[in-house]
Amino acid sequence: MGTMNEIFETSRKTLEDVEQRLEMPRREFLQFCATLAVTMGLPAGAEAAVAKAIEAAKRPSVIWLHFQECTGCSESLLRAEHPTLDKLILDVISLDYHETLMAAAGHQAEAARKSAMTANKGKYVLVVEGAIPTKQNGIYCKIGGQTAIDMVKECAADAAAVIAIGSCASWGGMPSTWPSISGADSSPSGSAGVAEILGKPVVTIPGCPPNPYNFLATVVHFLTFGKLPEVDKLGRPKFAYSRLIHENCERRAHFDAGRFAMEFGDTGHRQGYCLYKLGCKGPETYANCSTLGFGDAGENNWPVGCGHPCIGCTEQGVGFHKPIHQVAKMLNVTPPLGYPRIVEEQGKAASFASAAAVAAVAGAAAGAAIMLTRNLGLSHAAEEAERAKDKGGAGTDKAGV
Ligand code: FSX
Ligand code: SF4
Ligand code: F3S
Repeated sequence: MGTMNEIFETSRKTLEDVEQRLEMPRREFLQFCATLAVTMGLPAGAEAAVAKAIEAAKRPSVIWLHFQECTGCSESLLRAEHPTLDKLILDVISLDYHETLMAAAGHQAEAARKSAMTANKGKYVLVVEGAIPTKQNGIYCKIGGQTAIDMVKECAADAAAVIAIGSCASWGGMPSTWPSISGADSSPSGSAGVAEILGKPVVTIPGCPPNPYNFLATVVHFLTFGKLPEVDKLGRPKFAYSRLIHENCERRAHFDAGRFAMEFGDTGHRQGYCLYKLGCKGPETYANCSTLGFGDAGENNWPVGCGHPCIGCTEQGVGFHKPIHQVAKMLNVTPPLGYPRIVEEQGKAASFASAAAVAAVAGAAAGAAIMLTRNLGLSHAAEEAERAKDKGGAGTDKAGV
């Protein structure tokens, strides 16, 4: 595996081709490959392999199905602004069938799908967006007269890989929720994810919508290594879904110190305090939103960064199932590695004093769980008192911050 410099020197001609093909300056292209390699958690030097794979002229055929959804997954992918991502995705893969993006319609579109399947038998990547209704033999979603159940089975049969993009395709998402007032125990259409329909595991990229880079990194992993990335038991790539949002949240220090926003717009909310008591589901949601951000919209531009509690959109049983105001279940109280130190020695070699500082950090870690329990145990009365102070203290709330 060569370094980025080697790639830059030895494949100048190829890079010039890529530059023209993707309409992207080569440095940006190489930076982009490095970003994807980091997103996938690959070791140093892997960006060169990624660049080589993307350079390759042969693009894999992708058949992209749409079922019960809002098309937000496709939208988020196309809206990403980082060097013409839409251009890149459309040039890196051969998108042979995508109902929203293709010019063809009706019989022409179905003919394009069939011919792509025949021409690339056993080699195409099947991407599924949207949930699949199962009640009454799936009659609630039909395309070209075929139910979503039949279509996904037909297309998956000869696919080299199946990727479920978005929470709908991963586990049912919003269409799988049910109106609690009706007392029903499943959604009106019995909506399910792709793995449930196919009866075998598929790679899932949950999120409503999912982060476009998690999808892109998965596709590029397939191009680079000829196989899909390592996944967890729910089919989620480990590089993106192995950590709780809460573990790396920028508001985590406030959580550990017991500083919470109590209602939208109050002093704590405006000061960027933790959103746990407003129903943030970060402590029970696995995703990389807190480290990756969302798309290319800029620093802090993800739900919690914008001041909204995470609703757990990636997590089955949390997103669209638990009420927004319900406090999250704590799955892990271990403080993150980036936990701020209490004593910080700077510019000195290791000394007795710095050893003491390390001990202080260890102490902080041990004490954090106790502090956490104590802070979580704040009585309702204390919360009310805090609210009253916020409301009554016009000087603090209105003029203070
Ligand atoms: Fe929408 Fe996709 Fe949500 Fe679902 O994203 S953003 S409803 S996950 O299938 O289009
Ligand atoms: Fe961040 Fe939410 Fe955890 Fe608070 S509860 S630290 S806002 S993820
Ligand atoms: Fe979804 Fe929560 Fe991330 S709402 S986008 S999982 S911060």
